[in-house]
Amino acid sequence: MKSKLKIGITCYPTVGGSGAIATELGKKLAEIGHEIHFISSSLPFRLNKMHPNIFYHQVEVNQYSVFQYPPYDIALASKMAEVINRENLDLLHVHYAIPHAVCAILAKQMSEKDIKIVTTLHGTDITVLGHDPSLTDAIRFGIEKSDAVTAVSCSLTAQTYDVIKPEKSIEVVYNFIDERIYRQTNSYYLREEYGIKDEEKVVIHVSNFRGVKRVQDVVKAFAKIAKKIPAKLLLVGDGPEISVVCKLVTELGINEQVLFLGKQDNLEELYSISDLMLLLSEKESFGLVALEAMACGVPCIGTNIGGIPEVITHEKNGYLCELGDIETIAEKGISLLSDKALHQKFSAEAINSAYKNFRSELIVNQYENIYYNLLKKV
Ligand code: U5P
Repeated sequence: MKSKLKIGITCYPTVGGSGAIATELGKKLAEIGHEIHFISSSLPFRLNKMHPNIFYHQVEVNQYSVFQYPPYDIALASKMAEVINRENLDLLHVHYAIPHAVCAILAKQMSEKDIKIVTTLHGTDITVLGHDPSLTDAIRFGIEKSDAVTAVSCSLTAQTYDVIKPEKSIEVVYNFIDERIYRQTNSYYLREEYGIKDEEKVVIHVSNFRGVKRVQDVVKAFAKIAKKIPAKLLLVGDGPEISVVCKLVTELGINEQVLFLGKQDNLEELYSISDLMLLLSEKESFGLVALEAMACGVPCIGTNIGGIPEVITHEKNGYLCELGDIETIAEKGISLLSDKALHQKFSAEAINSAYKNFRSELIVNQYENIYYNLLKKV
């Protein structure tokens, strides 16, 4: 019988890959008997079900007028130290090197307990913040002073060594899907509700609509696809690029074919009515939305960038194209959407590879082993 651990988890609770994975991991660990304490500024967005092993500790960031900036990091470290002591935690698993690993290190010192710190790198802390010389030392400190560090892809690990140069081994632990949720569901009725005709194919893109996601490339590639094949584009999510994307859709005269759905939950229902996902980012440490889509049987076309090639296998369950190569992306999309047998083959392969390489049990086990190794427990 494995010993039960008391684990504190800190993540950004908002929509996004890191928050989704941190929360799903906490839920899975709770299901196998561990006691999970989420310590974050608001309830993580996927923590939507009660579980007796899950506790939530809210970090209050007060706006005292003496502070020019609200002290999130200090408030978080204080809350972590309080929870470490009161709940007798074995370890803290934090998502992002800064600020969360640095906060955990401070909390450990404040609590004076020999708690272990596991840090998972998700991307933005390295790919964006890592290039800011004023933050590099803090990121390296957070990594080196953690007891174990994981990254969500080989590509992110290589980039971390390249940019941050930490003296620390980093283990790759891929993101995962909860296969009970991400599977083909019967949501065909949605097609009718969205006004999608029987003969139309559905292309989907899901993101935070930041510049790096290159949503304009998605729209341009879709416009070319829609010239050859009757199709609709579902744009899911919201963010800074939304207005330029809207403008482009109008310029290209494809208003009728593009549906802006905004932020949505239960994405498995939308994936299940989709025939193709486009993920054409210029930076991507993993590409969780591609994995989610694949688990629901949707082949993806992605850019040959960052962690995307670790998720999509070229010409097996999707295609990898060069950044901005709209012509090839559209060509691959058209050939896949117009060849039923090829589409079925790719779709089956997508499900296979999602379940084989990224199923929750496999990945949760990897994290559990890291915890037990650090704590010298079984
Ligand atoms: N997401 C949503 N709703 C949205 C947009 C994104 O739940 O409207 C989720 C995706 O399902 C995915 C994460 O789990 O946010 C984004 O992952 P990434 O693009 O940060 O890797």
